[in-house]
Amino acid sequence: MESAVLSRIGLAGLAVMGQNLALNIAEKGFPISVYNRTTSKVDETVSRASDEGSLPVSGHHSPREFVLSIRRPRSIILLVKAGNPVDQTISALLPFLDPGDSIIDGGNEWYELTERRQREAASHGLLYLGMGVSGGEDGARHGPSLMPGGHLQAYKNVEEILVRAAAQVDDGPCVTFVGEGGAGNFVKMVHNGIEYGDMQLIAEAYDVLRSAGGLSNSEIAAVFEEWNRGELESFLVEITADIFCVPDEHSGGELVDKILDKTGMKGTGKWTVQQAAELSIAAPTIAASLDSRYLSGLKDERVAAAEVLKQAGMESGLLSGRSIDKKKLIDDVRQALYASKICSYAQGMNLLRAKSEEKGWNLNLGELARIWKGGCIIRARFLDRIKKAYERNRGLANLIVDPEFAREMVQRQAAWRRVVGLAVEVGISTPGMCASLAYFDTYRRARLPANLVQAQRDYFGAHTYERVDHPGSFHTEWSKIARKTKSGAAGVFN
Ligand code: NBP
Repeated sequence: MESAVLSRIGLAGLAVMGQNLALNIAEKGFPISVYNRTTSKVDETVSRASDEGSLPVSGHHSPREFVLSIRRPRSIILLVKAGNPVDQTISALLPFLDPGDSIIDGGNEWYELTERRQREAASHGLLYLGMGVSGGEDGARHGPSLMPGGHLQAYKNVEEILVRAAAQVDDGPCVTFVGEGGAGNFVKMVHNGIEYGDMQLIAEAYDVLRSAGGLSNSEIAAVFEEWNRGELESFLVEITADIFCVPDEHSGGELVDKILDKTGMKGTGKWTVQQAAELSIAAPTIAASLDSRYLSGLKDERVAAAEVLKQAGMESGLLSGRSIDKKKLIDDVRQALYASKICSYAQGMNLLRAKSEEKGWNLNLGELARIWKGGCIIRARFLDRIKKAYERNRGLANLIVDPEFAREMVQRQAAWRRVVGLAVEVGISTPGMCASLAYFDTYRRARLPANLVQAQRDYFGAHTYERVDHPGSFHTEWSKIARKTKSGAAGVFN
């Protein structure tokens, strides 16, 4: 029996993300039922709802009570740990759901698991969405970027809620129906891959400023604050400026210097790189950021390697004797960071397009750039420019060749090369910036040394090659001809 007291929507899984998203939805005026396996979190959420303005949140300790408290057709958001917990939560709710109800998994789920669950849900007459949610705790509470994909009707059933709960930017709420199947999860995965790239590039900028420029933490904070007022304006640059200002309460100085240099990860960056490889899409900046995390994890080995190489004669002061113009270095690093970032986004966008073509998702890259303008971790001023680039040309082969970005890359390349050159010379590893620059230099060259690689492949494996001057596929008996030629002609060094 339905009554006016039923909730408009339900949410199961009340850890950081679920609790905050539930309060956000309730604050936007949509009564919400909440449930969590460990029931103390239900009570905690209800108590927060009361403290934060008597928000319309009703807590339930049993799956049955929870499901029956929601208006039909029901929409239930899951925000539990990805993988088995999602299946277990669905199993707990399933006996009480009715045909036409929808499940919306908001976790960082592998897109194929979402597609499997969509098929299973359909066999029970249920609709299913896999919805990327980005923005961390604060985003979930005050406006995340939402990337729902799957069954369109499931989206329509909650569109008014998602539109109100999402971050709001100058050109609308940061939510759009991304596409069918696991498109929402896939887009969120690539968002995270791009996030890895951004974080790595920022860390490299910091390393060059600190290790080559000799900037102090307070100077670095001021640099990032300044950058955040220009073309690099973004959430990650903003929080980076803040990080360098936080003192260490235990032993003085800044906390950032006391943090162990080992980066953690949960897997979405790895999936992005794996997918890029599967789809033959070059994503070297994102791959370099993943590799850097792996290498950072080898702390003990790195400490030992530093010692072995010192004993072997490795100089520690490769910089000594060089005079660095700090002001110029700061300006060069800003440009190198910006240009590297464009290459990284180009890689992510091309991965999305390749997957969209494979799966028939019809992803709208400009619209994805728009919903990333607010709420999410990669939100940045320049996403508006990316959006416009794809609006100008929906079939744009690569961001680098959009006329505006092309001009910017060319303007920045001298500074970019100076930064990478300096880093290489003095031994500061900048894998992300180097990967981006190599990506740019490879993509922009009409002729690459791939002719030689083809010749080698044909030499040892008869893999054949194409010619630049005649159509068709060719094979050459390289070793026979080379032997004959060598025996018939004097070598140049003879
Ligand atoms: P966690 O990923 O830490 O998961 C904790 C939640 O999963 C709790 O509600 C927990 O219930 C529930 N859970 C687990 Br663990 N095993 C369960 C099981 N077998 N059956 C039922 N429930 C189970 O929470 P989170 O950090 O809020 O993230 C939720 C989702 O959102 C994840 O997929 C995450 O990757 C994604 N995400 C997180 C962030 C972020 O910043 N944290 C950002 C964007 C997306 P319990 O209380 O009973 O243990």
